[in-house]
Amino acid sequence: MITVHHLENSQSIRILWLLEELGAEYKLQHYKRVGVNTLAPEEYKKLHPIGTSPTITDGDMVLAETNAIVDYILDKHPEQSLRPLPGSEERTRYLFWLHATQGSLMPLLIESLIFKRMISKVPFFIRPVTKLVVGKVRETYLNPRLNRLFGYIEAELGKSTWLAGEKLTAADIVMGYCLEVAEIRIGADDYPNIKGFLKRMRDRPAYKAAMEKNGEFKPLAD
Ligand SMILES: N[C@@H](CCC(=O)N[C@@H](CS)C(=O)NCC(=O)O)C(=O)O
Repeated sequence: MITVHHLENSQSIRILWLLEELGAEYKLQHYKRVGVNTLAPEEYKKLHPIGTSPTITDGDMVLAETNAIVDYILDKHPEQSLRPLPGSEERTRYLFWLHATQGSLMPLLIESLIFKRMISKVPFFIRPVTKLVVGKVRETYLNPRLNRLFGYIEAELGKSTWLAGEKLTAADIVMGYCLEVAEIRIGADDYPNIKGFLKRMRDRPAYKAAMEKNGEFKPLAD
């Protein structure tokens, strides 16, 4: 049976949601973040060489990386419908969003958090210079990319209920956490379709079940 090694307030929440949508049985082991940098504890780092959450184990098998875990779990549930059929238009949209979420959006959200921390955590006497440099990088690189991506997500969610079409897919499950984080760090008021997505996600029984197992959920704001 799969064990989800679940770091609190992390991307791992999606794996719980996915397993709940599939009605799969799984074990859950909770880990708390530690230290001023709120990283994973040493025992978590020992699970897999890259030491990041999510990580799952299944017997002797240990796997990290969100999308690798998503594919591993979906391969074990060939009867599932969370991955549209190859050759369909939905499949192409699914592939794009599954990979754009982890490959493009998530790194930008992490950079955004690191930039925030760079300002709050540096010694006060170099804070003004840090603020200036970070502001420039945000303005020229980070914000244009984030705005472009959010604009595209908003437009796609104007075309269909979920990112790949009318049915929920694993791409929505992976995207869900990013939009929760974005809502806190950036705000979603300018994005009514994204707000609608978040509401539909939170109304799903499987999402609620995942949240219940998770306990208090507070994605890192800064
Ligand atoms: N590319 C990885 C990124 C995973 C990642 O950065 N996870 C964060 C949690 S949101 C983490 O493990 N942070 C704790 C740490 O680095 O110690 C994935 O898709 O799973």
